[in-house]
Amino acid sequence: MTSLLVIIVLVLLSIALWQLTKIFDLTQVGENSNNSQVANDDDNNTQGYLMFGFLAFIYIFTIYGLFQWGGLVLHTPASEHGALVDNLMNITWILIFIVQAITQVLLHYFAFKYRGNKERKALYFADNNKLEAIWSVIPAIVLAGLILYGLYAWTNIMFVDEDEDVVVVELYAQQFKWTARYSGEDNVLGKANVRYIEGVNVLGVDLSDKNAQDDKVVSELHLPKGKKILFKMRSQDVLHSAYMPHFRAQMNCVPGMVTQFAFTPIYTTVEMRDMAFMQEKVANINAIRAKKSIDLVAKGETALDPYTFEYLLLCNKICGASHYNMQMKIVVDTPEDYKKWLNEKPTLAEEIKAANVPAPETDVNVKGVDSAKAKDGKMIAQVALK
Ligand SMILES: [Cu+2]
Repeated sequence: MTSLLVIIVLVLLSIALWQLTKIFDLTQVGENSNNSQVANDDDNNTQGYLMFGFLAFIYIFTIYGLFQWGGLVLHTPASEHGALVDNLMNITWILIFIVQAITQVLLHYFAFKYRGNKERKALYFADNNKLEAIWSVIPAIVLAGLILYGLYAWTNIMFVDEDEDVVVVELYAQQFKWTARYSGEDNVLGKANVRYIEGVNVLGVDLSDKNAQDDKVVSELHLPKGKKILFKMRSQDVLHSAYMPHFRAQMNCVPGMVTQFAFTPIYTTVEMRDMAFMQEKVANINAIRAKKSIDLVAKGETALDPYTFEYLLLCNKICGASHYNMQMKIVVDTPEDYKKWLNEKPTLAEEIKAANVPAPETDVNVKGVDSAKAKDGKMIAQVALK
């Protein structure tokens, strides 16, 4: 609300200033003989030099931006195909940088060189086939090269050999959280349908399907290092996008269909944390947090916790009010740790069975106490009396 008011005040101030200058101009009529609206040589010179000024501004700002914010890029990719994506991105950036550096100099130099001059007459210039061929053929070759490299990268990344030894994991998107499902021993996900969603079966897994018997549903994603993971994505409500920036992976989650993306993680979470660039990044973030904490503590609020690096699965489609907070932690483990973690998780069938166990005939259903909820500032224990 405050920012809206500030914007309104700024707009009104600009209108007032604009009107004031108009009134000022009107009061000058007749007093100054040189108030013609036609540009003279002085005006043209000023405009010509301003062109150079603007050119200097965009170059200085670009160089400043590179030094000031260049370190905020994601750095080392954590997946096998990540280097390919980064390479494509870097080549594109370098090309854009070179082309823009040359064309902007030419554009501004010619605008200066041929600035208005009373002595000069315009030259009628119909066309020049050689020139047109040059500026059509060069970009066509460069773009064709980029597109071919892009297609090569795309097929390489998106092709998954079905016979390959992959870990099949489902990512389920809904407003505003992620849930994952491991396909278990058989490596095949059981069928699922929104109609089966009930109680702990939040993904609507069809438990009459034999492939669903060993499926495991989790809220934190663990991946084994060095193994290809094939993600099958679904959405319950609207369009979401599964975005795993450190792995250079993104795929839309579309209601009514299953999309997929596969990648191989190459660094465990611990290995990533130990990298020099990451330690520097984390130290920077923590320095900012520590500084902010001083202000917070002075105001009587709690200080911020120190940050530790975690891989994340984010949503990259604006899917609603809490879209910004739709994320899930990803932990890349060694294959041994991953196996240990997954073995400790119960299957969905076991979870449903445990949830359906009738409460003991005795006085109080203790499990109900866990779901105590705060209401009107008071804790109300939902104790189910039998
Ligand atoms: Cu979303």
